[in-house]
Amino acid sequence: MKNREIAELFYEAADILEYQQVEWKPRAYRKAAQMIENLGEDIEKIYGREGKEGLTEIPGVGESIADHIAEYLETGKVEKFEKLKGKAPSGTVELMEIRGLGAKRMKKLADALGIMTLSDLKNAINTHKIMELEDFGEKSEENLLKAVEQYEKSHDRMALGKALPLAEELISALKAECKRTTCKIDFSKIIYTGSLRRLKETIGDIDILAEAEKEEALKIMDAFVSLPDVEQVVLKGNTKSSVILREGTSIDLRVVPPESYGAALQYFTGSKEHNIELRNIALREGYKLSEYGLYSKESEKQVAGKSEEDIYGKLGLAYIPPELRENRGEIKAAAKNSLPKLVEAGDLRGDLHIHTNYSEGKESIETMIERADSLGYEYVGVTDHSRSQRIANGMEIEKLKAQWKEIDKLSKRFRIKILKGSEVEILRDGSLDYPDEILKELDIVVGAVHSGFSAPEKKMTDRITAALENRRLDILAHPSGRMLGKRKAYDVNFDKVFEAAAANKKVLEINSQPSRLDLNDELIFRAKDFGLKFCISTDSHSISDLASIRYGLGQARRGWLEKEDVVNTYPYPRLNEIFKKLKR
Ligand code: DGT
Ligand code: CA
Ligand code: CA
Repeated sequence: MKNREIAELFYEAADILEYQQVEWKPRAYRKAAQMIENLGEDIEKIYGREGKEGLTEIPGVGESIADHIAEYLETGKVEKFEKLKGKAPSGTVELMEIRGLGAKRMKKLADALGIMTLSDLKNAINTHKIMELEDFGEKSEENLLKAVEQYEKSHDRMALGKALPLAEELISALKAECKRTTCKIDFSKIIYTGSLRRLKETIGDIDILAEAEKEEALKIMDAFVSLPDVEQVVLKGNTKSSVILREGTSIDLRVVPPESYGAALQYFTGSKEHNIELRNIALREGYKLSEYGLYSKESEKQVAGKSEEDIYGKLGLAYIPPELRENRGEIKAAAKNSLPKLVEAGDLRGDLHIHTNYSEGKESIETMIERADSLGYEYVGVTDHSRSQRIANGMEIEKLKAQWKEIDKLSKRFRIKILKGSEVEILRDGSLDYPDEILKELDIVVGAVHSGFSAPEKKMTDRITAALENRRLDILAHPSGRMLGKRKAYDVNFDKVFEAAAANKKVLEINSQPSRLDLNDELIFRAKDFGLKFCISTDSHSISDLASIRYGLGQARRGWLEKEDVVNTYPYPRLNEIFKKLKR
């Protein structure tokens, strides 16, 4: 559905126009954006059915706005807005979202101090240039600082799927640069820490830790700040440096000596809440814990620090995997030696949700299967969209049957077991989008909601639970419907959904798409209590997407799941038993 996209477009245009001090248009655009956002019906469908006329029936949408929408739906852009964007300094539009910094004030800052980016703004605040401006003053500067901090916290969080590859690239560039400049450094001990190592769904900043003797530290820092992607060096010292990359991400690098490496790794992996709890335990046991090591309170001698294992061990705790370190009961469990044995990448035997160009995937079924096969999987589920999902090129029955034929052919050529499946729309009344005689032929049926997101709680709950009662359904796809940074979960009673899933022995999907990660860690944890099973799937639309499974795996681990909880760790005969049973 393009509603959200189109609303964004108008919000952005409104910001730019306001910046240019255009009078009434920004308000009109915002009102239209709001209406489109809350429309509850696919705007593309309205346009398809009733043309531009239908668009003008949306409150707030007049002739010219309807023209823009139509142009966007036809061509993927609005010429006028493209030009507008070209004229406005790009950073400033983003900055207008900071509380207390609307377009007018932003323009003043840009005119008076040349502020164009977030780092310009932060510099101006830090050097107290803003309080000297007319209309601003000291109080205003203080408020702005708070607003900036808040903005960074809530807004600038990056998707795990973006941060993780970025950190990996950066670390390998740093290694290469260290090699070139012959720093003495243990390459196995350059590692990302912080929320990234905990595989949290969004990442504030990227924290990197390296181990080296003191004499080498500055050379490593030199290598770090000279990396080609670095735009600004915020801080450079011999234990800590901070930079901002060209695309805006902040990176901290710390270099510590070997005797503190484990302690620093533990400390900077966090979470803060986990660390605080751990430090309290240390105090109770007669120790002091810091990023330098674990020390005896009495003798002040270091008793651990080289490795994380030593630190947890000395505190009487089992080693706690980073994904669990959120102070959600993991420390108590570690003390009782009852931590879960988390599911691992090597446990996964297949991917049960992929798309091909039969519906909206980018690649042919053969290409997708080839890649899944090369990943060493035992099975893969081909689950293109069902017929009602028109925007995603959902398949009529004839086309689905043609796909079965191709799967039969491919099955002869490939080692991997190819499952005939479908991502079937759960329609508004809770029924599934293919007739029973089709559904019963499928090896797996993945049910999904893609419409009516703004339905009231009871309606959505009834819709999903009705689908869960359908014996043909095997897996509930992206159960909450949220899109990170874009759309909240539907208004739905999760306890009722989980109860219905458990009663009908359905499997819940953990969708690995970086923009979804759905179920999220907390809901996984809650659902596990209902005795539910999960499958970690990629919802791949291209071969490269198949690698996203690690993000879903991360959320599964953060939700305390073990191998047994995840059905795509089962060998095929056992998996088939589960899904076959559902169909009786
Ligand atoms: P983020 O960057 O917002 O996604 O979250 P983190 O967890 O990476 O937090 P960050 O970058 O502020 O700090 C990295 C780690 O350093 C954090 O996970 C735990 C540790 N840390 C930071 N501040 C404190 C603190 O005040 N107390 C304790 N005990 N640890 C802290
Ligand atoms: Ca961080
Ligand atoms: Ca940090």
